[in-house]
Amino acid sequence: MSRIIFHIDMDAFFSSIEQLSNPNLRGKPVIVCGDPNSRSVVATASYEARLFGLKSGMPIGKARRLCPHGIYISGNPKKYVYTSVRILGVLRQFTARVEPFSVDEAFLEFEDLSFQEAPGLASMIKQRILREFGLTCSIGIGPNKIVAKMASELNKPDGVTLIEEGKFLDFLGDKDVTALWGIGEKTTIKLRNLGISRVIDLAHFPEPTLRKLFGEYGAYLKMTANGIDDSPIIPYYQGVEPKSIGHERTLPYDTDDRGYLMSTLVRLSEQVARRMRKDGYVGDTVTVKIRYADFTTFTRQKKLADCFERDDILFDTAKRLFLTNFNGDEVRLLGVSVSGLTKKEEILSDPLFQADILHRNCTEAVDSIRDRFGEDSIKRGGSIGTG
Ligand code: DCP
Ligand code: CA
Repeated sequence: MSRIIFHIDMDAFFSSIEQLSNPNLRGKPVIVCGDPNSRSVVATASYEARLFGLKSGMPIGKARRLCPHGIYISGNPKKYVYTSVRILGVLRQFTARVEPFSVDEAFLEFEDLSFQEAPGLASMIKQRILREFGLTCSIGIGPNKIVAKMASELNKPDGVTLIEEGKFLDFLGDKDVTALWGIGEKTTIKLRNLGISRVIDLAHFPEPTLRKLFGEYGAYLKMTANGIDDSPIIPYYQGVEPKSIGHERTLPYDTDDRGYLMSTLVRLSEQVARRMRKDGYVGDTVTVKIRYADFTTFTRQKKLADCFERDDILFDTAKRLFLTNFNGDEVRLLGVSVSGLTKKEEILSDPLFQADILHRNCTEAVDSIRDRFGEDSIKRGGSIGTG
């Protein structure tokens, strides 16, 4: 049996929670926003309000014109996060492999399930969430994260959509490329210039041309358009979060300058590797986080065959992850972290690890110079000028 991924997305999350805690709001157009009297935007609109064209991100003024009789309330983030954590707790009872993806989305992985059994399990999960929280959700089922994520959009609200291996284009081929996960504005413009407007156009486009134009990211685009994705589930659950060591940096200004972004990655990788050595850890999994100027955030992860603690291994992996996933839009924040950590003493006895010792001694010498003279005393070529 191949792996099966579920993407769970709560329906109109914030406004559903408000409707739940106040019965007077049920069945009515409810709009949750920052401050209903200020120039804030709609965080979410109940499905009743969406009938009037309201959607997330719309300025309140416009929303009030479209739906003057709507009930505008200011959000209560604590309540939403609390509900979110409790929902994750319930999802965890179905599988240990749960990856929270946003405040109201999560990926679940099942390794011992068939596609025939999957919709039944999805209904059980939906019933359970409805019974315990009074909330509905939509579930997408697919052979990987991209397919599951896009499937969950297809029958919202309160739907279950299954897309089996090889059927991605039957479901999504006719959609606009902007519907694909991770495609930003700049990429869309470039694709349009190539005459690509639908997902299927991109899926069938010659890869060499995409690579020429987008580099590694071109190959990622083509794979995404074909519903191919081997990114792993990153399990997390409050209390048993796998330990990780990481650094992230909000850039002084939003930028799409690859040179600058790359040197920031070098710097972050060096800092992380240094902390690992200082705390006595080696790790085998690298995660890169890219937050774009519009706050959409992507985390991408790679598990290596062996444990490492070296800057260069960390940086090479982080760089590859970045180049494969960077969509060319302006970036606001970058992060690098390492998980799959093991205390170094535990594997020092392993003969394979001995081969690494020479390099490690050298790196330790560099660390001790930095300890004495500061972070900037020795720099790798690429990180000079990162500020
Ligand atoms: N949210 C926000 N600002 C946005 C988008 C979303 O504050 N621009 C918040 C409010 C949402 C929650 O995040 O309730 C989840 O976002 P979704 O995009 O999943 O939207 P909903 O859950 O509201 O609706 P849907 O039923 O389409 O998933
Ligand atoms: Ca949602």
